[in-house]
Amino acid sequence: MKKIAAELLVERLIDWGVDTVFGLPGDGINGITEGLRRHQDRIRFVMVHHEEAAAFMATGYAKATGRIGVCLATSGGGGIHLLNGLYDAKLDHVPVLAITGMQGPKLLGTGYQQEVHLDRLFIDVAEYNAMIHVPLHIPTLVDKAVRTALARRGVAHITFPVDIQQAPADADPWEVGAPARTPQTAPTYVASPGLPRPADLQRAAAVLNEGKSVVMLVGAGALGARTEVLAVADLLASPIVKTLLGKAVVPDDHPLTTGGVGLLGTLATEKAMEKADTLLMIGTNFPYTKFLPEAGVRTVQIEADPTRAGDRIPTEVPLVGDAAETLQALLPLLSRHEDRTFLASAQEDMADWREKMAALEGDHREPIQPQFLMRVIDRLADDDAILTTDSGTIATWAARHFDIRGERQFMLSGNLATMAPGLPYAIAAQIAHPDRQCIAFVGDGGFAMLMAEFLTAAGYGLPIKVIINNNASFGQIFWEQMALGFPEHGVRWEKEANFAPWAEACGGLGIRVTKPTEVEPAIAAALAHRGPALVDVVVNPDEPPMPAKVTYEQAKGFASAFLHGQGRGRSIASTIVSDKIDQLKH
Ligand SMILES: Cc1cc2nc3c(=O)[nH]c(=O)nc-3n(C[C@H](O)[C@H](O)[C@H](O)COP(=O)(O)OP(=O)(O)OC[C@H]3O[C@@H](n4cnc5c(N)ncnc54)[C@H](O)[C@@H]3O)c2cc1C
Ligand SMILES: Cc1ncc(C[n+]2csc(CCOP(=O)(O)OP(=O)(O)O)c2C)c(N)n1
Ligand SMILES: [Mg+2]
Repeated sequence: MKKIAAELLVERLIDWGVDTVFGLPGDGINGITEGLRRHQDRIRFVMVHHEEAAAFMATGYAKATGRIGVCLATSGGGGIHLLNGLYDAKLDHVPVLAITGMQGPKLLGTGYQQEVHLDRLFIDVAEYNAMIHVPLHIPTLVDKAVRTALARRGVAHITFPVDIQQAPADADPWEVGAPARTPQTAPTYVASPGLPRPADLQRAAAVLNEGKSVVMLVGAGALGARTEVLAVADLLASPIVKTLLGKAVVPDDHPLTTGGVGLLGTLATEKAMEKADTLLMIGTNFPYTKFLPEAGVRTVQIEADPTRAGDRIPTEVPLVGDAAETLQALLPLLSRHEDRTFLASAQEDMADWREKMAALEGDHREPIQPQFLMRVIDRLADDDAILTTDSGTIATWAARHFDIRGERQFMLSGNLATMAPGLPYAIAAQIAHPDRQCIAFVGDGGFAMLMAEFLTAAGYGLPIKVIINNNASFGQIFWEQMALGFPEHGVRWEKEANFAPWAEACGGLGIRVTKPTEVEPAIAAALAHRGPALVDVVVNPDEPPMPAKVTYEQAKGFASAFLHGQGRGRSIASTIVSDKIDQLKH
């Protein structure tokens, strides 16, 4: 068969080391699908049930591997469906290439069916955005797209008119008028140098050496710098605070960390931040600035992207560079802090906090406490498990009751904070890491949005595990309404769905759990199952995801919501009282 233009695209992706494309076929991409078929020995097409999931999978693949994720959708609706997943990649700074179909050149501009100019639609989301016009420049456009996605940690988009996909690969219809030919590029990428200037490193070291109480705030950009982060923290006697996306930077039970920060962070972190005189930020663009120290605290920030260095707090020494390389260069310039009292006090606060959290994980409470469920998963999961979760109260339970240890990874949509990627992320992670446990801990709301993807997992025999924290509500929003003083509206289903039969219908294992004693056996059975498994756990919907410090406004909001007609007063009050009693007993 004569080579078609779409093969040039597929071959170039292979040259870049791309081995997986997530997508859903359509008449706008039949040529590309044929290109993938012809090269299926070297590149896998993972067929999904919704293009949004394909984009989340590409993002999850990039998060799980550090490599570029690729998704494919047809013209019109298919491409439009990608958008939410692509924004997830953009906002969480991971490289993704989206490939879409487009109407053929002879019909463009005529209002033919599915004429949606995806290159225009994607202007805001994509760092690189191009339409293919002739076969000749396909390798060059792929090179530029991949390089841009990697360099800018974001989205690149190529839209490919359907007729050109099927054209002969060597078709060269027009002479170039300009004194130029298509640049012959190579599929290579080299990251910009990772080391800041020596003078900046000296200035940073001086600030850090002078600090009496230094706090380190580490984020997603420090995920590859665990050894260096721990070494610096030890030298500076500095508590390590982790953003949610940076949860896996250091293990949760390490004596040098006070865990998370923000609404679902720890009290130990809040206290350390209040007392800090110096802040060392590493690979983070943490958005909740109210949880950062007041102006006046001396700040050093290590950030790979110069546009984000100094974005969140007045920064005395911005260091533009790679987290691991920069910390390695800083280490010899730092002197050991002999006074360890600041760290010791943070460690006491953290021990206290861990006890408080453990007290909420009791197996004696009925209905099932979400914290108990999360801890059982934590206890039974492997030391290199990958946990994915969604926006919702589940994020709080995961942040506080699932520990990073060993090589565990953790993923959620951090900055877009969108519902639904938990399941597609787990599928992508499982494809990237066939031998690791990939567990999606999701809400009933987020799961229902893209639950068809469980069928995808079953179709490919992927042994992902889905654990549903089923509170029959959009729980997070319910608690937000309460804190604002508004009685709940539009957040609760009359009756919780039973998702276990869906798993069985897909050909997976499905278990429904309503009693605390059933939790552990069910999770163990799911983890031991060789194929995809789902455990649908009916949990206490009245358990609030409390911030470490409840503000006066939040407490007033709760009272006001009840005054204005909020129901469930008894069960909510009894849940909160039981929490307090458990914490006092502990
Ligand atoms: C329901 C919900 C609740 C949430 N609550 C919280 C909360 O309480 N606390 C919390 O922390 N988060 C919370 N989040 C997530 C939050 O919205 C942000 O997404 C998160 O805090 C950002 O983490 P980050 O700064 O580590 O990541 P990013 O915002 O992705 O920043 C990472 C930075 O590192 C840089 N970088 C990348 N690679 C490198 C490298 N090699 N070297 C140096 N720099 C590098 C990037 O350029 C980027 O600026 C919540 C999310 C949800 C969905
Ligand atoms: C796509 C999208 N729609 C709506 C929201 C607003 N939102 C955030 S959390 C949440 C509730 C999620 O419900 P569920 O998945 O059941 O988790 P729960 O909070 O109940 O644990 C909603 C509606 C969002 N973040 N993303
Ligand atoms: Mg829910």
